[in-house]
Amino acid sequence: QEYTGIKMEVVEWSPSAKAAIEGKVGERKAFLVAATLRPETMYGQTNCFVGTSIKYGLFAVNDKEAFVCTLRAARNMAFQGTITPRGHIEQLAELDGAKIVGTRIKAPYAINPEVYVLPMDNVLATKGTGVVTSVPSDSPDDYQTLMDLRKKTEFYKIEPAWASIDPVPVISTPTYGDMTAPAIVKQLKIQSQKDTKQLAEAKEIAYKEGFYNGTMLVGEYKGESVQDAKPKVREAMIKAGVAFAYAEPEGLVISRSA
Ligand code: ZZB
Repeated sequence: QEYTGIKMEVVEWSPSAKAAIEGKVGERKAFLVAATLRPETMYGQTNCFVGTSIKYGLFAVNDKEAFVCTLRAARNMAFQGTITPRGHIEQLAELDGAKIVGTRIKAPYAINPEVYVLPMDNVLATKGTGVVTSVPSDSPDDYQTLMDLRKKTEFYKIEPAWASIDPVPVISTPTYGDMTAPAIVKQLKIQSQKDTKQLAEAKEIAYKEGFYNGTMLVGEYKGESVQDAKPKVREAMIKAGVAFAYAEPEGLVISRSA
C-alpha cells in the first residue's frame, strides 16, 4: 500500500506526554505522523486519533525532527529513506497512546490549522503509523468516533473543547452531497464506533463515491475531480515538506515481527 505520511507538528504536549519526553528531544521539532490514502481530504481535518492502549515511540528522524508513531512504522521509514541513517532507528522516548491524548498539533493544509489528539477504539497497531488523522466529513469511522466522543467526554477522559471542531465540507459527491461520511453513517443506521461491520461497509462506499464521483469544494484544486486533485495535493504537500511517501509492505512486516 502506498500511503501519504502527514506531518502534524506538536504545538503543545499534553501534561503526561510532556513529562514522558522531558529532556529527550534535544533541539528537534516533534511531529505526530499519520498515514492516509486520502491526501486530498486534508483540508477537512478536525482532530487526530490514537489508540489508548497502543505503544508509540518518539523516533529521531535526523538532528532536526522527531516522529511519534509505532516502532513498526519507524522501522519501515528507516528502510524507505525517511528516517536516517538507513535501517537504523533511535527511540528518544516511549509514549502510551493514552498519554498523547489532549496534545495540540498543527494540521497541515487544514481549514482548522490546529487540532487535538483524541482516542479511537478501532485504531490498528498493525496498520500505517498507528496515528490516524481525522476527516469526519469523508471518513465514516472518523465521523462516528467524533460523535461518540462528544456524547461521552467523561468516559473517554477528554475535554469537550478537544472534540469541538465540526466536520468541514471539502468534497461534494452526487449521491451524498457535501458531507459524504455523515450521510452514509445515517443511511446505514450506524450508532457507534462499535458497529465495525457496518463501518467497514460505509468506508468502502465512501472511498468509491469520493474517488469516482467526488469534486473538490476547497483549496487550490477547487472544482476539480478528486481523481485529478488527489496526486496534485499529495505532491504539493510533499514539496512543502509537510508530507512524505510511506509504503506498507503488507504481510511481510507481520511475518517478520511474529
Ligand atoms: C484520512 C482519511 C480521510 C482517511 C478520509 C480515510 C477517509 P485502509 O484503506 O484500510 O488502508 N487509518 C490509517 N491507519 C490506521 C490505523 N492504524 N488504524 C485504523 N485506521 C487507520 O485504510 C486507510 C485509512 O484508514 C487511512 O486514510 C486512515 O484514514 C485510516 F476521508 O486518512 B484515512 C472512506 C475513507 N475516507
